[in-house]
Amino acid sequence: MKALRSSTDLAALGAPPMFPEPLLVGRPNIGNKERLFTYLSEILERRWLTNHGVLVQEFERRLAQYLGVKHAIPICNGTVALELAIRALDLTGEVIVPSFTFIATAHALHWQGLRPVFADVDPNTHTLDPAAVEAAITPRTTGILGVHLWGRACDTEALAAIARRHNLRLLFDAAHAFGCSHGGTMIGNFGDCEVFSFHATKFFNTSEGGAICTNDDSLAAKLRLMKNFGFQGYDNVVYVGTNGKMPEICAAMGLTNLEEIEDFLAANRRNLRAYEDGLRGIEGLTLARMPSEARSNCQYVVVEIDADRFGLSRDVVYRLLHDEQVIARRYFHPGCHRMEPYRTLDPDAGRRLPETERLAGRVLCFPTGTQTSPEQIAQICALLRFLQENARDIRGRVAA
Ligand code: T4K
Repeated sequence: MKALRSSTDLAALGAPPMFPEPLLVGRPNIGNKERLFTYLSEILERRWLTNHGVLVQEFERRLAQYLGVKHAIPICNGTVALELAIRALDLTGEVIVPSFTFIATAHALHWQGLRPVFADVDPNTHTLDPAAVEAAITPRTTGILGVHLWGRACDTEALAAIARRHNLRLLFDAAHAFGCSHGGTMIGNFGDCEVFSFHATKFFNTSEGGAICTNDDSLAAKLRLMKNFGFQGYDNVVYVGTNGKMPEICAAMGLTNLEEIEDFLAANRRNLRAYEDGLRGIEGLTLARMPSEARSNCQYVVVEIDADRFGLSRDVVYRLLHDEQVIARRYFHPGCHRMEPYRTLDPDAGRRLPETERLAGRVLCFPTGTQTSPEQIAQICALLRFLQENARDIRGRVAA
């Protein structure tokens, strides 16, 4: 049998036509361009480009209002925001964190001289399993860094109880969770502080950017100094700080996009429904769902592929989809513990992380956002259905 090497071969089996353009995960949502241009023109007129300019101040107010939190401090990106939060909370030694996350979560700890200790995740929620967290605590542990993966809140109550019992700091990487809520409270209000990313690929973006949110006045005051080199007024430095400032251009993007956030949300919800409809009944595919009581930004469309039932492994599906211009992503394969330097530091970590390993081998993220239409999604789903229905034939050719 002829080996399957390209989409031409898949078409020969009767696959739906290939997409003319690549369909990408993470296409930015962009608000009203005229409004953005007005902001940009004002920035240039004022000749005030960064260092706590008027748009950053306005953005800060609007963020805090939207999230219902006392302090929402804009930062230049989510990774630096994490580093600042870790530093401001005086974390030392070991911090417990999931491995099933973007590498920035682990790197932010390592960059600050801390050891990320990876704990396993719950197979249903994909977020930290509180029992695994408790089992990972040692005398050197000073904090827990949970990740609200895919915008789904961690078990904040259980993690807060563990943190209280063991006198640990608790913070959340909320990079995926802007605009999400948990138990009626907006994400941004949990733990000692929470960190957002406003990267271009996020549901809500400032092109590059992030924010640290907290209801703790003294922590906020410290963070505000630390993001500006530790300066307290002219010529007086009171902390080790860094340059974590958000520039005015990014705040302009943020203010523009905040105006349209409900439209972005509506597009994501519409798209998720289109995936639900299109994937219904395809054996071996499970679409991750959020709890009905929570508000979700539906930023990531996450599908688990059970290779035995679908007939093809996740990695074969991934390759075939890419051949057809559907650029699905294997977030977060292979797990931070299998990337450097963590792989070398703890080569056996995978044994303690069975759910992470399982998920990292099964998950695919699909395109959504304002640049993806329900018609395109219907086509993606038709392609997936075709792959499942022809899995036996395709398997033979892939192996050939
Ligand atoms: N914590 C978590 C849990 C995170 O997911 C992230 C970031 C962070 C912390 C750190 O926050 P930041 O420091 O980034 O603010 C992307 C993003 O760069 C990254 O922000 C994000 N997570 C991660 C999940 O995704 P890559 O390596 O996948 O990026 P890349 O260049 O492959 O782009 C992704 C897709 O987006 C592609 O399909 C192309 C498309 N794209 C990208 C950009 C930048 C566009 O269409 N337009 C664009 O402008 O990391």
